[in-house]
Amino acid sequence: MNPNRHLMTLDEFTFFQTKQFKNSTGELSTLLRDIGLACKLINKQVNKAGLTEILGAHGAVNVQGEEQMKLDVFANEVMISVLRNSADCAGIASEENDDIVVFEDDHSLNSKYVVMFDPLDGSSNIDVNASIGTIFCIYKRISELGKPCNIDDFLQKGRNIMASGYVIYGSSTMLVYASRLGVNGFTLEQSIGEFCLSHKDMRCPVDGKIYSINQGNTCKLNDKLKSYLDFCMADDKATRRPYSHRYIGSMVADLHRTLIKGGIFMYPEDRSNPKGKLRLLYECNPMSHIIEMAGGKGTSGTENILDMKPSELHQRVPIFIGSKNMVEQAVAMIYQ
Ligand code: P6P
Repeated sequence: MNPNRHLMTLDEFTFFQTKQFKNSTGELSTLLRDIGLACKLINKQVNKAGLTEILGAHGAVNVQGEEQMKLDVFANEVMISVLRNSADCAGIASEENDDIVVFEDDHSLNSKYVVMFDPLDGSSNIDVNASIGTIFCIYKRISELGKPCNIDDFLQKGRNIMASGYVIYGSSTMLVYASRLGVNGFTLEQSIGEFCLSHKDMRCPVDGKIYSINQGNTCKLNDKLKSYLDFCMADDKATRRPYSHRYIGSMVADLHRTLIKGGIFMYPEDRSNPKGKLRLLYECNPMSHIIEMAGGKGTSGTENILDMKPSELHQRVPIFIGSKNMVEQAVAMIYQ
């Protein structure tokens, strides 16, 4: 099969990537295929959410104390079910589950990988039809093969990520994933049910003119953060300011725009969220891995996100992420 052929599916693409590593077993690409399957199942429900009894609140709250929307619960159950039946996953951690979920069947006990995910990020946008997404990252387990995976497999630094990605359920459904070979985007061709390569070798522009933050939180920010926002809004043609402000309130959508157009996305610490709002393990780490593999940067303000040693499953961190030059300038103005 000619790898330069126009239509290339996710499976074919990862197959060709795998061939570049002589002792690769193909398990990682199989795992990606399984995650792609789960997201196609989620996509079907997201696409018809208005027509079926799946909209609205589920009537429970998750470990974050956030009200669970029915689609959150559905997406979480699909991800867990598909990964439990995958030949290559020893266990998962999810935003929707208090603890890790260990897969105890023989196959899973001998699987090399664990997966962390936010099954449906941006769920507050579900009822208003704004873009939402699934975020995931894959680690090689550090616990002994043949035995159940454990919490240490999940508290690894983001630097150890083998592959990360997201699926954005928007005007089109697109899977973007990063491996050590780079970042590539696949658009779902609904007529054949395949993710097809549409954005090869994605790069995050080193500069941009969009800043993305929940401006409504300004009153809760410290003075340095307020000064940086004033900088973004100041008139200076030489530095292409004022910047444009864009904020969808769905991390996947805001970061997909940032990856493609450049800019900076921020969810800093504030009076209500002293450690920030977004979670390190299954939001900030995978998104920082993707952005960094595309030439951008992700930091807490004081530390590169991928170098942070996690202490607990659902810990939150502040995040400044996007175009390298913009992130570095913001950090210098706020934290140095
Ligand atoms: P706020 C969605 O609920 C989410 O977890 C991220 O997707 C998003 O970036 C952030 O929270 C939005 O938070 O406080 O601005 O509504």
